[in-house]
Amino acid sequence: MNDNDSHATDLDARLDAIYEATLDFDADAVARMVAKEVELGTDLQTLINDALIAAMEELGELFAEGEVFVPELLMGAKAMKAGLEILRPLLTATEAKPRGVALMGTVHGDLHDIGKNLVGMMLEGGGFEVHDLGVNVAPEEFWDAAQELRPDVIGLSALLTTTTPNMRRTIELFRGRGWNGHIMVGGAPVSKDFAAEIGADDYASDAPGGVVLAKRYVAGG
Ligand code: B12
Repeated sequence: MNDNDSHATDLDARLDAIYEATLDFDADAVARMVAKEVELGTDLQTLINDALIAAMEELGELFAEGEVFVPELLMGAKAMKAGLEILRPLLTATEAKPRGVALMGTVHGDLHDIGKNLVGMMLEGGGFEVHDLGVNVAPEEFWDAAQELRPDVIGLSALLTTTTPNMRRTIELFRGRGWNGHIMVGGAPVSKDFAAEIGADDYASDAPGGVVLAKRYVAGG
């Protein structure tokens, strides 16, 4: 085994330990190990995708199989959030601010916020001033905030197939009232086709993709 291989294996083992700690709902251990990776200079996207998001996906599958229930999802989310909080300063750090204004929220009926928060942090890191309306945001609330802030981009998140219709309702309200600004959508049950169908400008499958879209919008694309 050459040196590079042994480094890769070390990293795999450490990412695996973070993944396992998230699935053990050990928020302290997750925070400690994530902080260690930051010290070691591990690529943040690798850390987020291969350890933290991978654990949430596994938890989602266990939930779908009836092996775990809502309390476990909540504890897993808490552990993942403990890791993301360590990464927040790195993800949001940027020199040039503001590139534009972004308004984020999870649509009505939906309480999932981890993905939305990650998109918000990365938008901040990309130079955007981010206003986050939180979860369970009604179309009118989005509208009122947009009137006040005049955002360059609005990001809607939904994680439930049952709440994607509220994404549609939100966009219908905006378009019906003549809003021509950029609206992007995301979340596990959302697709590019669905985005086009409901009148969104675009869809991104992950947070870096959302930042690419938002930067394109403010650049006039
Ligand atoms: C954690 C979790 C919860 C937690 C949420 C805690 C929190 N604060 O967010 C709690 C316990 C509250 C919860 C509740 C429920 N949940 Co839940 N949950 C999950 C779980 C395990 C992880 C979600 C997550 O955070 N993933 C990690 C993040 C980083 O990924 P993400 O959200 O997909 O975001 C990424 C992209 O999608 C994208 N993105 C997201 N938003 C946006 C927005 C924009 C603009 C852009 C560009 C990109 C983007 O970028 C992100 C980063 O890469 C998923 C399983 C899964 N595989 O997703 C189930 C899951 C979403 N839940 C599910 C269900 C059924 C429920 C409940 C109905 C359960 C119940 N019986 O009560 C409730 C609903 C509550 C409600 N009204 O919202 C189902 C949904 C099935 C479906 N298709 O509808 C899933 C898929 C589990 C499953 N396999 O069955 N849940």
